[in-house]
Amino acid sequence: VPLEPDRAAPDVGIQLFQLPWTAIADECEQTLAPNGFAWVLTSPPNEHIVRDEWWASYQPVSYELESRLGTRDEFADMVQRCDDAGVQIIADAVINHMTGQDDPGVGWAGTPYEHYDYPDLYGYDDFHHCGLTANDDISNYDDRAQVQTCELVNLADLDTSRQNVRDTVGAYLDDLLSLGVAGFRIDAAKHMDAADVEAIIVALPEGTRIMSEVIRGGGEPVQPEEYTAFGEVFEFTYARDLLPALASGFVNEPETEGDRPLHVPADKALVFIDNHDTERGEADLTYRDGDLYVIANALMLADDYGTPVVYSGYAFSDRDAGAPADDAGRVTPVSCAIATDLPADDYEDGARTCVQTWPAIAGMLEFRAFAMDFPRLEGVSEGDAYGFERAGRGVIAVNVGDEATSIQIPTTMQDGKYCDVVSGGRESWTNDGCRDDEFSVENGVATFALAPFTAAAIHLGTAHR
Ligand code: LM2
Ligand code: CA
Repeated sequence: VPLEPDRAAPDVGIQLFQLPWTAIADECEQTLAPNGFAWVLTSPPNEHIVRDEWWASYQPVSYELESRLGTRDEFADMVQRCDDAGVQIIADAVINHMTGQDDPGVGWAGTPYEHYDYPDLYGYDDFHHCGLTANDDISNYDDRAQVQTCELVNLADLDTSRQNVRDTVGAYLDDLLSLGVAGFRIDAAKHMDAADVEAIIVALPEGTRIMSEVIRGGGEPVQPEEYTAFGEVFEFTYARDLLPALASGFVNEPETEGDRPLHVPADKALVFIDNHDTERGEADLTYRDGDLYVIANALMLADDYGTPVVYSGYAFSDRDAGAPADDAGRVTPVSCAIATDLPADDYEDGARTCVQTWPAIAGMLEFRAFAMDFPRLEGVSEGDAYGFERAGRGVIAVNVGDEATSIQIPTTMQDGKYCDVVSGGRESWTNDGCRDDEFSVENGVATFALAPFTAAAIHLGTAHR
């Protein structure tokens, strides 16, 4: 008799970078809901400067919901369709600043603007003019006042201590909430006083999910912990620690939350392997790293620390290159529903990575759904192999070496055979055959024979005869 799917709803999000609203709506229905994602982080939805680079999205001109990713109606329709599919929308809120262009211009929706002058929204006095550096740009991250009141790469820095600024930003966020979004990523939160962010947040309806982006810098005065009182924060330490841990055979691996220095408490942490900034910068592992990237994502999804955010963008060799677009600049909607053979060995520039459809990722979301509420037991290391159990529910094992190896992991899972969810899992819930690999538990020990650079995971929903 096949086991009834006995799963929790996992709280796994995915960032769909620079994907148009109509395409996200399709993804919600065709790939995200079926694979168990709970929410999507979108790129900023408001009017921005007109430029081909992706980062045009991070230079707001107004809070009209018109952008190269779609119209207001398309945004509203996306929220509705995703919601109907059981997937929530988190919007990227750029509220620390406006544009960074020195010359006047006209935004995507036709709104004229000048640096420090945005009709009907903000004028010169609504911005910080910090006077702490030669050009008012942030130059020293060890100086709190500079970080929060000077300009991030020339971007006109809103004075969020002003009530009218807070109200204007609040009205924008309320507008998005009226369309049904579940919450916000607070872009560049570190560059705003946490008290200012909190003042804006407390005016929003209770239950609004807040995800502050506070890039942790060791020794800097502004720390992520300051932003946990009113929501979650992206914990950059998690990804930074992972590759060294993989490389060292997890010898320094922290086994309990208390052992994790430079990590916010688990229930406040959003963890990720990379995002749109780090894949262009500090990330050790990105879509370019194929097997190791899969292993890193698998470990994150099996782990008990934080809420995982999977990242799905597009391939690039030029860090500024925008997503493929039409002549008018509208980003091309692309579906990942029929993508196969993923991850690909090579992506052409502009090709979507479609991480949400990688069988290994879908399999690990299934693992998480079965195992997430159960304790993560102590890790086992054997040469280049490593693994751990989620008590009684599932076991993950990885081999980060270039030679095949085998690892044995004690488990309280019942003896028997189980399909590996990383290579495809069960045929279906009514057919317990395996699509690909299977592993056995015998006398309370799970044995994994692993090819070079592979992950494998079994859970009690994949038992077969
Ligand atoms: C973020 N989080 O705190 C975003 O995640 C990140 O992607 C944004 O930078 C940044 N903060 C501001 O929202 C990106 C991009 C920058 C780009 C800015 C503004 O990484 O390269 O800066 O958006 O569009 C660009 C130019 C820069 C120029 C600036 C202003 O690269 O040279 O500065 O525009 O014109 C003179
Ligand atoms: Ca600021």
